[in-house]
Parts: sequence; structure tokens; C-alpha cells
Amino acid sequence: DKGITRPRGHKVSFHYNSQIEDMHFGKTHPMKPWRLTLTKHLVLGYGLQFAMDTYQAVAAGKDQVRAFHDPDYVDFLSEVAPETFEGLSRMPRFAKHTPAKHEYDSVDLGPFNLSTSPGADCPVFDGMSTYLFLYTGATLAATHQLTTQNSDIAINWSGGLHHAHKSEASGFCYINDIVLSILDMLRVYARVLYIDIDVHHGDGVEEAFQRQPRVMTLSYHRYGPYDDTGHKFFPGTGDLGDIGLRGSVGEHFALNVPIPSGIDDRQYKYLFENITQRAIDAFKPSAIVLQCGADSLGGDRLGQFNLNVKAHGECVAFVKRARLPLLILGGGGYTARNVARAWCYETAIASDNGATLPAALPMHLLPRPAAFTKRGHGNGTLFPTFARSHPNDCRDADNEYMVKVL
Ligand code: ZLM
Ligand code: CA
Ligand code: ZN
Repeated sequence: DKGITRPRGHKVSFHYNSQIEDMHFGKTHPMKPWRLTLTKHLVLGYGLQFAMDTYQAVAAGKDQVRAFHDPDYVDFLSEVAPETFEGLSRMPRFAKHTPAKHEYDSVDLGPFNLSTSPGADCPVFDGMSTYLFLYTGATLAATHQLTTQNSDIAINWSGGLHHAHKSEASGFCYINDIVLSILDMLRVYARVLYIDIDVHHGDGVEEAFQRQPRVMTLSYHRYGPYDDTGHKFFPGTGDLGDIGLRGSVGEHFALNVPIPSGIDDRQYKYLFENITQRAIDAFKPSAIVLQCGADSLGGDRLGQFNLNVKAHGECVAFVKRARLPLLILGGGGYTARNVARAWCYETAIASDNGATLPAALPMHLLPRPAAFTKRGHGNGTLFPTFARSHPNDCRDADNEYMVKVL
């Protein structure tokens, strides 16, 4: 069908729940769950579902989330909504988790670094609990496919929330689905390698396993001063000398590749392939988790790298060639249409259809002709980025590959 093939002896599973797309962090918050709508439409438009097993995700249980997170935090996340936030925040078992105010915090933070202020990194929004437990459920289902040997590669683009801590939300991340997945994998696999190509440092995952020699964490990220204000690029950790907890058995099982802004395809590919290969050779993992944050692409609203979709995808292709059980997760990515291009392309690479994607968009995904953009013609819900495009959203204009292929 449509030239999309399922190679024999190479099973890929795709885990998703469309309910996640309807969530809103707040009007101008950079994290847009509807980037997953765009991704889904591209994946289905190209017929990639015929090359994979697709699974509708169900919510993770609180007990599953407690495998890493503090029980009070899990209760708070499962009960909180914008209307109940204030009341819950005053309850002593939750109030004791309220952080001290930092000088740079422009918003008031409640317990667990959560807030109802619109400017917060981790706002409490309508449907938040549903959202959190669903993306976590999708990652755990994907993990289960691998540990039971039902899939060789499992994909969850709604997961990969690498900043969440044991009892604190951070950087748009509330539940650390990656840590939960790796903890589950450790019951089956001797060693797990975690690789993180999001433009931000994978601090939550590194911290969780800093004393653990069975998990090696390897993050590539922007590091150093953000601009001339002297503020560091978020989260400000992940220096080259960060190698896991010194003096513990986990020392040397964390690797960090701090990178200045503007890195291009050739430079990134050189670093990624050389370092990742040496990590695989030395550590000999039994399984790999790859966080594919798309904020490392050129033109990202928050990122400062200059990668093309093709080079981002080559990281996935490279890791796939290790032929180990592979969990592929999303993460950051703030210029929605580029996120969809990257994750659709990477879905094709995972399912061995990377070379067969036609250069032209599938017919029903083409932008409406100008004559139809007048008000009153269609509701524009299928592919809204064309209607919403903003000058700042077009910084990939000379991005040859993106323009040509997707
Ligand atoms: N202020 N609204 C990456 C996580 C990056 C911390 C500086 C909040 C923003 C950002 C929020 C609507 C991943 C910081 C920022 C403003 C303290 C960050 C709400 C714009 C907005 O317009 C915004 C009013 C918001 C947040 C920008 N926050 C940009 N960068 C980072 C977190 C997550 O990609 O790695 C994985 C998913 N936070 O720099 C501040 C220090 C909070
Ligand atoms: Ca990273
Ligand atoms: Zn990021």
C-alpha cells in the first residue's frame, strides 16, 4: 500500500493517544501538544501505519508512577486542576514541598514547582492530569513491547520529558517517563544506554541514575551563557566534567557533550557518531532509549542549533544500526511544523521507509490554494500551521532539505 513496506523480522510499534493533542499549556506557552496532531497527520498521510503496529495508549497507574516519583507528588499530580490548585497547595503534606523563591522567578511557584501563573514553565492547566498519565502510559506500553520482545523498536512522540525530578516539575516536564521506562527495562536488560539529542541537557534522567553503573546517560546540548544577560541556557547543567556522582559506582556512567549555539549538520554528525559509537563499544548496552527532542533543529523557537531534519534523522538511523531493542521518544520542539517533519521522517527511518517517502506531500495534506483561504471556506483544522504561520516561525526558510522533501 502506497509503497510503504514492513520489513520481515523487524517489528516497530507506535504508541499514541489523540486526547493529548487537545491540551493547552496556556496561550503563548512554547509547549504545543498540537505539534503531535501535525506529526500524526503526516505519519498517516504517508501511510506509515502500514509499516508498524499502532497502539492506542492508556493512562499509567499511580503505582507505576511511584516507581520513581515521590508519593505526595504523584497524589498532587493526579488530583490537581486549575480550580483545586490553591486549596491543595495549602494542605500540609503538599505545602511542605513548596520551593523557596529564586531571584529570577518572575512567577509565584506553588508546591512541586507548579503554578497557575500564565508565565510559569510548568503551569497547572485544564486536563493536565489526563495529559501526564497518558504520555507516561504510552511510554510504559512502548517499553513493555520491547521487554516482552514483541517489538524491536517502539515509538512514543508524546514522551521524552527529561527534566522532571523525583518530587518536582521542571522545564515543561512533570512526570519523567524516561526514568520510569529505564527502571522497568532494568528488570530485563543488564545495561541501558540513554541518548538525548534534545537541545537541552537531560538533567532529570542523568540525576536519577547518577549512582547507577547499569545506566549510561549521554546528552548532547546547548551549554553556556544564553546571551549577554549572563543567564545560562536552561537548565544550566551538563558540563563536560559532569560524569556521574563522583566516588559512587555510577562515576563515569554519565556523559555530557556541551555545545555552543549554531552547530551545523556536519559538526553535529561528527560529534554524535564518534561519541555515540565509543559509548556503545565501551558500555555494551543491552537496550537503548533515544530522546529525539526536535528543538535541536534550525529555526526552533527556543533552540539555538542549526540542524536540518535530515541530520536529526541520521542520529536515529545511526542508533538503529546498533540493532538493539530501541525506545524512541519525543521531547522538546517548539516550531511545530518542523517538529512534525522531523518526527514523521524519523518514524519512516525506524520502519525502514526513510528512502521511500515521496518528495511531494500526500494529496490531502497540501495547503489550501489561495482562493480557498478566505473566511468561510473550510474550518482549517486538518493542518492549521499554514493559517497560523508567523514571521518568527519561518527561520528555516533556507533549510534546503525541509523545503525540498517535506
Ligand atoms: N521563565 N509563557 C525545555 C524547557 C525550557 C527558566 C526563564 C518563564 C521558556 C519560556 C512560559 C507564556 C525540553 C527557563 C523562563 C518565562 C524561569 C524556558 C510561559 C516563554 C514562555 O511565553 C511563555 C506567558 C514560557 C517559558 C518561554 N522557558 C523558554 N525557556 C526554560 C525551560 C524543555 O525541551 O527540554 C523538554 C520538553 N526555563 O529558562 C526561567 C529560567 C521561568
Ligand atoms: Ca540533550
Ligand atoms: Zn528541549
